[in-house]
Amino acid sequence: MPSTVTMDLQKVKALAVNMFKCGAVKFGSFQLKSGIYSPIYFDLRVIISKPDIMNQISDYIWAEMESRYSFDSICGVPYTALPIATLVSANRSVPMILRRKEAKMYGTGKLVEGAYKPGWRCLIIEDVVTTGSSILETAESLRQHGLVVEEAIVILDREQGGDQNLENHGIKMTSLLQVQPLLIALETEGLITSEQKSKVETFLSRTTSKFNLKLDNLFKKKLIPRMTCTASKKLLRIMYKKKTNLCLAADLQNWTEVLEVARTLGPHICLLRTHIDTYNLENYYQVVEFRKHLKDLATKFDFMIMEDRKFADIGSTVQRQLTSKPFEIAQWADMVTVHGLPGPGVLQCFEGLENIAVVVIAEMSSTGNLGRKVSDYKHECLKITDGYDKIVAGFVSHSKIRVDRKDTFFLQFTPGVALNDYTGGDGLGQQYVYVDDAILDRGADVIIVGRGILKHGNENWREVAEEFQRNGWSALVQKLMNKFRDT
Ligand code: 5BU
Repeated sequence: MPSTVTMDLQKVKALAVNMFKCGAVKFGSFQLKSGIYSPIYFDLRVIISKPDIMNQISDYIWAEMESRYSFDSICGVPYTALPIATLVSANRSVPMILRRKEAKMYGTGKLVEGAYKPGWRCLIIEDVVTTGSSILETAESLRQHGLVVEEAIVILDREQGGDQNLENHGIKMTSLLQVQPLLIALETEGLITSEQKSKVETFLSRTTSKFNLKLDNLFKKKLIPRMTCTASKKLLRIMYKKKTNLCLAADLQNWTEVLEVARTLGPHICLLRTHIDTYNLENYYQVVEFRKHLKDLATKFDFMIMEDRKFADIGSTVQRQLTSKPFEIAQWADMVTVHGLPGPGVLQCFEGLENIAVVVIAEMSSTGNLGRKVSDYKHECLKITDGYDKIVAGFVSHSKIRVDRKDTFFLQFTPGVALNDYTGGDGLGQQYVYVDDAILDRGADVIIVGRGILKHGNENWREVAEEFQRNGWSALVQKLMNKFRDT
C-alpha cells in the first residue's frame, strides 16, 4: 500500500516552496555516503531555525491526522522531528513521549521517557523516510513498552520503499510531501527547470532499481544456480521471496502450541525447526495429525521444515530411524540434521530418499563442544560430504565454515543467536551471539532462534520475530553484496 498523501495541492506547493527557500531541499551535485553523486539533497535540519515553517508543518500534521486517527500520544524520531513533535504536542495538548537513541548508563536507564499508559496509541513523527528503519526501531521500543503503534506521519517520503516496509510491520505511513509532487510544485513555481526535474527523476529511479536488480541478480543468477541440493535451492528462493533468513526453533512442549507459533510466525520465517520427540504427542495418530497440520502451515506460509534429530549412527540404523514409526521423519521433514561423527555412511543412507536433505553438524553452539575443540573436526565434517552435494543442504556451525570445493555452495545454519538485549548463556552450555555477529563475522546464512523469541509471551512473538527477521535480512544482504562485489 503506498503512503497516503491527502494534502491539497495548495498546501503541497506552499510547503515545497518553503522547503526550497530555506535550503531543506537543494539541487546540484552532492556526494552521498555511498560515494555516488546525487542531483538532489535533503537536509531538513535547517527547518528547526525557521519558526514559520515549523508552525506550518505542525499545522499540516495536525490537519492530516486529527480527523482520521485518534491517538493518545505522539513521539518524534530524534533529532529533527523532535521539535516538531514538541510543537504539535504543546499546541494541541497531546502528551509527547520520547524515545532515546541509546539507553542511559546511569539513573533509570530508561529508553522511553515521559508519562504514558500501556495501551495508549502513539503517533510517530519523522522528517524524511527512505527505508523506514528509524521509524521501525522507534516503533519497536514503544511497542515493547506497551504502547500501540499503528500510524506514522512524515514530512517527506523519498519513495524508496519505506511505506511498504512499514506496512509489512503494521504501520500505516502518511506523508506531507513526496519527491514527485515536490518536484512538480517547484517546477510549476519556476524554482527548478524541467531538466533539473528529470535529472532527479532518472537518478532516483535508477538508484532504487539498481540495488534491487543487483540483489535479484545475486540470488537468481549467482547463488541459487550454484546450489546442487534441491532443498537449499528451494530455501534460498523462499528466503529471497519473503526477505527472511530466520529459522524458528519451535521448542515448545505442547504440540498444539508448536502449531500456534508456526501459524503466528509463518510469514516471517523461511524454516521451522522441530524436535518432534520432545513434544507431548501421545500416540501415532497424534503424530500424524500434528505433521499434517504442520505441513499445511508450511505450504500456506511458504516455509520449510527441518527436524533437528541429530542422527549419529551407522548408515543402516539411520536408514531405519528415518522411516520408523511413530515419527517417520523422512515422510514430512524437508531436512534433517546429522552428526559428521559416523563418517560418510551417515550420508550414503540418504541416497534414494528424494524428499529429504541433510544438514551436517560441524560445530555446535554449546561451550566446550568438540567441533570447536578438536582441531580439524569441522573440516573433516566438510570432507565427508564430498560426492554428496545433492544430498547435503549445508552445515550447522557456530563459526565460519570454509568450503574450498570449487563451485559448490552450502548454506550455513547458525544457532545460539540473540538480540542485543541479551548477554550470557542459558546455564546449560548454550552460548549466544548477536545477529550481526552471527552473520557478518561467523558466516551464518540462516539464523536459528528459539528462546530469543519464545521466552516472550505469545502476544509478543510476532514483534520480536520481526526484529530478528529485519536485522537478519539486512546483515545477510550486506554480507552477500560484499562477497559478490567483484563477480
Ligand atoms: P535457543 O532457544 O535459541 O537457544 O535454541 C536453539 C535451538 O537450536 C535448540 O533447539 C537447540 O536444540 C538447537 N541447537 C543449538 O542450540 N545448538 C547446536 O549446536 C545445534 C542445535 Br546442532
